[in-house]
Amino acid sequence: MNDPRDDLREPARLPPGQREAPLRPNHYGRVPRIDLDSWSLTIEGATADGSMTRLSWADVEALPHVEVRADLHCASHKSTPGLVWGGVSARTIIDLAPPAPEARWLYACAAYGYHSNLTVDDLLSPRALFATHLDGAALAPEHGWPMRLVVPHLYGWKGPKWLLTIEYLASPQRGFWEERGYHFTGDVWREERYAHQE
Ligand SMILES: Nc1nc2c(c(=O)[nH]1)N[C@H]1C(S)=C(S)[C@@H](COP(=O)(O)O)O[C@H]1N2
Ligand SMILES: [Mo]
Repeated sequence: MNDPRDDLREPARLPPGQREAPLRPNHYGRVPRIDLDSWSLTIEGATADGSMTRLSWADVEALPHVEVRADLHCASHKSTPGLVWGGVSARTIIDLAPPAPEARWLYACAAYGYHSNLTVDDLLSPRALFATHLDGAALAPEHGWPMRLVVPHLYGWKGPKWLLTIEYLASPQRGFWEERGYHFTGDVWREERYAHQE
């Protein structure tokens, strides 16, 4: 297979323009305080049956847990290789709360208004994960506890930490960084960093 997103194994090399760096917390704004008892993951917008799905932490823990070994690629050229993410496959969440046929886009939204735009196809990648664990331990608060989105074939900004909501969209929309000069798609293997490349 030539397209790394079709392959469950991690790609053996770094994407173009990237250099190795250790993992460091990297985000806009403060680390939010989150209470697991009131936390939920909401899937809403243009859903197949028009309803909203809310998963509590207990609901998430009851779903099958998978591990994916994937590098984290920041658009600032730094990549951290060999991270082992644990959590729920994005396909499992999409199967639980599918989009309407015309809803091919979505927003992944986090605490404090951070959001990124992705496609449903991005989340159908077998390596896309709603991650709750990193290297065998619960995510640290600064790395997105209790849940972050991990989509290995896209730059890091496409994976909100402190994930709260998936909103299906019936038309393409731009997220936080995509509105501020970053690429609509953000594929690391095609080096889609900036909006002027579109
Ligand atoms: N909520 C939120 N998630 C975010 C960000 C952010 O600013 N806010 N930054 C993104 C960017 S640009 C990168 S590279 C990764 C960094 O992940 P790390 O802090 O675990 O290194 O988180 C992503 N997720
Ligand atoms: Mo980044």
